[in-house]
Amino acid sequence: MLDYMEIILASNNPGKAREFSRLLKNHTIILPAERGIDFEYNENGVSFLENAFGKANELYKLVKIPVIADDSGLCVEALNGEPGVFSARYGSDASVKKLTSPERNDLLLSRMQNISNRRAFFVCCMVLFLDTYRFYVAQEIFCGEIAQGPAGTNGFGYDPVFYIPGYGKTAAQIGDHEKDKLSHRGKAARQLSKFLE
Ligand code: ITT
Repeated sequence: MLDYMEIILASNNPGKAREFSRLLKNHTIILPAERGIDFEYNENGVSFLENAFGKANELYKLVKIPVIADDSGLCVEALNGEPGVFSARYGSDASVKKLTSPERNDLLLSRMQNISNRRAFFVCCMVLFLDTYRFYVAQEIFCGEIAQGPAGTNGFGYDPVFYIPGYGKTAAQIGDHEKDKLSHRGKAARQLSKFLE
């Protein structure tokens, strides 16, 4: 079993950082900013894997200690898998300010108006870099539906508009423990934990 590690999360998303800290609780998860590192990565890959690997590899080259990264997003069946890898930038282009999460949720709901197939799933591709020649990858999904309107205040991002039929609630209305059990990130982290253990 690998001993306790300090792992840097290649992310600027505090919502993700909270989830990683819960999911890999035998280790300490820190953000680049906590080490005085200004980390920005241009996510121009065409797949979750390309972006997650790119983020992890880039930060590993800077810090040379274990790094974890996730590229995640929401794929909506009726929108041909959109917003997908563009989930964080949905509705924004280079010339305009990035939309806030509530604005992105409103945009998604407006695009889903009068569409009866509401099936959607979150994807999380997670890459753990231990050193240059040792890395592990897990990719998982979390199936649900696009809600008719936003509900709930837990979680982050698209959680208020992601309805979980088995629970009759959105991902922002369930507790942390439930979300970790069901979520794309929870499932991927459990796979990577097996490597660590
Ligand atoms: P980093 O790249 O800095 O990690 P980010 O927010 O840009 O942060 P991604 O590029 O992976 O992250 O984009 C994923 C987007 O998909 C994210 O901004 C959320 O809006 C959404 N998302 C991913 N996982 C989610 C979850 O568990 N709940 C709600 N929304 C999620």
